[in-house]
Amino acid sequence: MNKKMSILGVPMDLGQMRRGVDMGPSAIRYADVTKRMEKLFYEVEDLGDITIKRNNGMIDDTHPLRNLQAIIEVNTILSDLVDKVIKKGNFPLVLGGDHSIAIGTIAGIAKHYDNLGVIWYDAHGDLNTKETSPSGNIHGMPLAVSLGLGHPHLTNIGSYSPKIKPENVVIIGARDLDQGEKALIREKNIKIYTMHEIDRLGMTKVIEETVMYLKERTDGIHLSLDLDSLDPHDAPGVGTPVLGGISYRESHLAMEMFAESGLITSAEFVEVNPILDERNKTAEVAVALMGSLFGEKLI
Ligand code: HAR
Ligand code: MN
Ligand code: MN
Ligand code: MN
Repeated sequence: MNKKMSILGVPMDLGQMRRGVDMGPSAIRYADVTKRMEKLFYEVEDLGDITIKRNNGMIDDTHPLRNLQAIIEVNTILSDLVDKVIKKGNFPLVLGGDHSIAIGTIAGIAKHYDNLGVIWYDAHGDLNTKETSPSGNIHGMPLAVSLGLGHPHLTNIGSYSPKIKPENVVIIGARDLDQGEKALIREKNIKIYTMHEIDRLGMTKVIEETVMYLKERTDGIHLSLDLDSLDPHDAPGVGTPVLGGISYRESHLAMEMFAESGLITSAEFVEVNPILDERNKTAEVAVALMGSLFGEKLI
């Protein structure tokens, strides 16, 4: 794996309704992400946080796509920064912020690959469009946008669309899917391991299959990890907790197996909300999982 890493914080909370997730990057830094990576012999450059403007009509709670303009602006900036990180040969590690930032992260990454694979590790599918969204919250849409579905100003960030192909996506941990998302998963034949398959097959098999599946069809893999994929018991500090999630240990196993595969080329950890957290537990979980993802071993 690439041993040079750039960390980029995106204190975005406009993709959903609960304030506080803008403090995610601070909480993750407070949990010592840089030190953890340096211990694993990474050369770490922290690029700091992108500025999120909150003035002059950037906030528009009444738009059917809530705060669309601000989200377009931030993701455009994010896309350019991630693009630069890859151009200089560093591994991009993006800290959220709500999951709407995956639009920009993936926009910056995908142009560097013919077949970017994406692992969507999340309780949700994030496959909504304006037509199917029950909420108007853009954090429920980034995977759809990356597939080229949604408002053109979102899908065209980075000046190309789509970013990824449905056959290069694997969703892991889903347990709260809207009707329109289920229909899209079936229509596009997207590979998905819901909690049912995780329970039934076990995480080992799920990750073995995921790695095998993506290895033969992709030339790079982005891990988009929403902390609400984990059970709320293990990750309480998220805006949309869903019972019956992936455990802390299962998640470590998954990260360790991704590390062993040597195939992950970029990652983002999103939806940490310190206001809803218990003593920074969720940020600490995020950093612990990063440890495993980047090669930490127990012995
Ligand atoms: N599917 C719902 C919606 O679109 C909820 C999406 C929720 N949340 C996330 N994304 N944290 O993973 O509004
Ligand atoms: Mn999500
Ligand atoms: Mn989620
Ligand atoms: Mn969320």
